[in-house]
Amino acid sequence: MDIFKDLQERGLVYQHTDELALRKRLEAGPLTLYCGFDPTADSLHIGSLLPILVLKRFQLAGHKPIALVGGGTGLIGDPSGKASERVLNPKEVVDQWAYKIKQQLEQFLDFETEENPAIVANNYEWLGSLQVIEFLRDIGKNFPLGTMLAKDSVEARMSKGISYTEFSYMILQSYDYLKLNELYDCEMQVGGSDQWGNITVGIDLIRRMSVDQVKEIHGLTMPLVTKSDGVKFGKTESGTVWLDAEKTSPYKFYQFWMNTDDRDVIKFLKYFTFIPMEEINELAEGVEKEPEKRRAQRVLATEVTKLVHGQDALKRAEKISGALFGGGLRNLSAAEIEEGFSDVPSATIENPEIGLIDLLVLGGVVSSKRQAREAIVSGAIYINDVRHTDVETTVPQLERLDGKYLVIRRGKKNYYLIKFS
Ligand code: 545
Repeated sequence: MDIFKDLQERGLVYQHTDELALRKRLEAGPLTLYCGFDPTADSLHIGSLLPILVLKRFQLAGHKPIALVGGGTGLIGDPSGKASERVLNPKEVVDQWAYKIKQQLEQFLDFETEENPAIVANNYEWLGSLQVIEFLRDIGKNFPLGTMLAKDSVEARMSKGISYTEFSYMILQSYDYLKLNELYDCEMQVGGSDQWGNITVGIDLIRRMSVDQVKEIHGLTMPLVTKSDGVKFGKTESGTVWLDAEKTSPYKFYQFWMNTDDRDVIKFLKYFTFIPMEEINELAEGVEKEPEKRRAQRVLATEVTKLVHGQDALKRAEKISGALFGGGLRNLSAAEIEEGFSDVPSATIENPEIGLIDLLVLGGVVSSKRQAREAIVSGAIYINDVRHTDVETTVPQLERLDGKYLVIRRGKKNYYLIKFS
């Protein structure tokens, strides 16, 4: 399998070091490559998924991936792509986040395979014990100031301000590459296009430090993921799409991919799934000829949800989606109702002996009894998918889901969840 060609066909190659040398090296046999992830939050988000899957693609092609957790660099802050200086997080916080991110990374790579097991490392191991004199003499000497100042990440910040701390970040990432080259014979670094500057200074450092200065070292970046509607990829109205199921439920995760624009869905299938190109091209025909079926979106949502959350969570997400969009709320368990309606306004009601009008007010569906009456009479109120137009209806008359929930819908898509304690 020609991994480089596969990446190119999928549109995953943005920049790279000398193509001929890189292709020759990949054909010659397995190499070790790495990508770094700084613990800037307690979870990875779907922005990190692309490089993780690129590591996995290389592993499937027989190469050896290293996922590097930035326990050290996370204490400094990469200025790449950042418009302003970061606030430093306390060491204990970064340590805890590093631990969580390590666990997430581990779920995507294969550590058991005999031939090319993955490695997870934390750069605090070597950065944490660096001595300042030694660092400035042995490493700093290899970084010409002109080169550093010319990097996009620094240049973009010169007028706005950048501290010596963030300015030094690229030296630490370069030192990682050097270390991984020494420790594991790592010969390639991959990352998003924002990482190109950091990757290339690292390559320069390894070349300068190697005795013969002819070491072949490679770098490859992936494009920034963009959406045709201009909205930043990975964000929804309710915020970032995280990989942690506690932060973004598998149902919401599934829906995020289901809502992909027709103009983006094929690109995302290429980026985020392992579906062969021929099949993706067939799905592309479907998008052209019968877009209303949303087959490509369903395949995308299914594949990515399975990859990130597993088969069981996928089944649950599909069931909740089916119930919410096709009517069938009655088949949902309490946990599924909570997952499906986790981000709609909800209220807990203690006394169920009330009328529908009071319920709408208490549940925050309307802001007055008069509005409640109007909404009911006009036919805008649905409870558990059944329209209620009688203002005399009382709560005890309504059938509760799983004994304790009412799902109220006002109009086409304003949902509210009522729980009875
Ligand atoms: C640290 C030490 C190294 C090599 C790389 C690094 C990290 C790198 C960086 N990368 C980004 C990142 O974001 C936070 C992750 C969420 C918890 O800052 N200096 O850590 C992103 N990266 C993945 C892709 C990226 C990049 O993890 O490279 O381009 C996003 O797609 O922004 O020795």
